[in-house]
Amino acid sequence: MSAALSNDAASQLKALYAEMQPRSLYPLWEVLSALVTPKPRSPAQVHRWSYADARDYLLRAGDLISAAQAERRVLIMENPGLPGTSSATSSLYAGLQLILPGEIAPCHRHAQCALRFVMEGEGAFTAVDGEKAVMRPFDLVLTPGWQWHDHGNTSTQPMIWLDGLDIPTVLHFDASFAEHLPTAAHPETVPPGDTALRYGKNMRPLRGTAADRRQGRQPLFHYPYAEWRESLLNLARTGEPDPHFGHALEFINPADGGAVMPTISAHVRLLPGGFTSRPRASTDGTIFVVVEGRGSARVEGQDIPLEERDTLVIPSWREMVLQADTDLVLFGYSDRVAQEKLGLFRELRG
Ligand code: 1HN
Repeated sequence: MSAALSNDAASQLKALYAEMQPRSLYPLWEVLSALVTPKPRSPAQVHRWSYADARDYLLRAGDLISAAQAERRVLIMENPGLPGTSSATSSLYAGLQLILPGEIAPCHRHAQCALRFVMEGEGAFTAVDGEKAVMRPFDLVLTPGWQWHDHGNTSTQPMIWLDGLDIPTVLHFDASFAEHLPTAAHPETVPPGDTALRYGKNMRPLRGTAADRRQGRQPLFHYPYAEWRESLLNLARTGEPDPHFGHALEFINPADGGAVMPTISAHVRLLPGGFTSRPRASTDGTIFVVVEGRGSARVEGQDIPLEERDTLVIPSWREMVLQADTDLVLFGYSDRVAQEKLGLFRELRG
């Protein structure tokens, strides 16, 4: 509301609101400016979780509850600006999951899309529709929506990874479905690494139309660190860093060349030691994991130190400058692909 009202009109309006309220009717003019803002005003906050702290709590939980009892033994990384929502950004969830040697996280499937980004440990697996991916630090493993998945740790060390899911997005659409397999583990349908052997060389099955391929199973679900790191280093060797991103590569779904899942985009970037990025803001709030090196993120006048395995969340439309003290490698995921489909994505490059 802009122009002033007479006292009389104001008090009559108040009475009108009180009468309407029991009928679930409200005046738009009282709230319009908060609903349709000239630019994004996310209640989410910039926040960093130190890995060492979270790891300690997670291992303590590991002494008290088993993976089978918990179904998933996970500490939620909830944004302090979004209390009670289990959300890291307005649309995405982040958590840290622990599987101890000998444990199994039982098989289930749900509408939500998930990614795993390994923080530590080696040799545990995620099985997707009965195919195991044996996980190593900083591997990316996908569990696209409605695919059966279970985890098991046949190694001798604890295994910890970050879970990234589109839980708040699915909740927003009231479209959550989930079910359990009666057995803890899915029968092994194909040998480990089968899809990578078939589809991991830049080729896809020649069948159907582009629309059919998008409907089908995401053919690749394991993006090993050794492979993405080599690509990133080769990119950095031969070209100049982008002033906003540094050297950056997006993970893609080889079936259609698009983002890895319908609601989640994922990328990695390398900022050479001494590099300072140009400031950039975008509408896709992003969750970052520090993979290698040291540096800092400057957001809203605040300098956030970045150390290996820290998780950092940058909400929508916060201008960020990244600074690399040493070569700095970051993994990041966001809802960019969903926003692009909806015609909402924007960025500002300073
Ligand atoms: C889930 O299925 C996993 O499969 C982890 O490891 C975290 C958080 C909410 C809902 C489903 C998993 C999850 C989850």
